[in-house]
Amino acid sequence: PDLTVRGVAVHKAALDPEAQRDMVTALRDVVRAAPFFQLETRFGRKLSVRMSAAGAFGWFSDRRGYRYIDRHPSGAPWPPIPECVLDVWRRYAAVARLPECCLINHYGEGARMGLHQDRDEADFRWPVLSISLGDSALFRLGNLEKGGPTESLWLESGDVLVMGGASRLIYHGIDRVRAGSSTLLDGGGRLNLTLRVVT
Ligand code: MD5
Ligand code: FE
Repeated sequence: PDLTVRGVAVHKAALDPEAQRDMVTALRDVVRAAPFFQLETRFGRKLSVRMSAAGAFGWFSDRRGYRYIDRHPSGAPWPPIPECVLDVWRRYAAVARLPECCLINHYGEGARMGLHQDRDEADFRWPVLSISLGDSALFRLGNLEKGGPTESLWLESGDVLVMGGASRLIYHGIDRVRAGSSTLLDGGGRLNLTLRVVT
């Protein structure tokens, strides 16, 4: 990796501009079949990030809490994870299993994601891989427990992060997105793909 922050491997510009455009093209088909939706937290508040997913499972939350679901809220099956996305997993995660969930987060103007842990998967030994596309975002890394000092870094279009080992359960979030910092996406904003083995 180009740098490692708190155990998170950061591969800067892992995708060149052409690979980024190809991925956006593949994702357009995915979100046509599985349109973005805005989740509600357990407390009845809407998340500012719009989400969709590809693969065997997608992520969902409502007043009953957070969980993985095997269908889009419309009842349609999630589309398959595009091959170009799986290729990034094969290259940078390089583990025996393929991801079962490709969460697609869209951050528009003002969207953010509070500090949280990803801990709804069955086995934390599998890494989580994240791909950033579009506008740059300020990513904050905390600790294995709530509180304590944090470190921030800007994620740019084409960057790939791998959270494995001890970093898998670190608190993390997105503080803000720099609107207009990329021309990759029609309509602007940031797309983040989070790949996970779920079962
Ligand atoms: C994002 N998404 O930029 C981030 C990228 C999410 C989420 O956090 O849950 O949808 S994934 C960053 C991540 C995942 C798992 C572990 C760690 C970071 N980590 O330990 O730093 O939309
Ligand atoms: Fe997360």
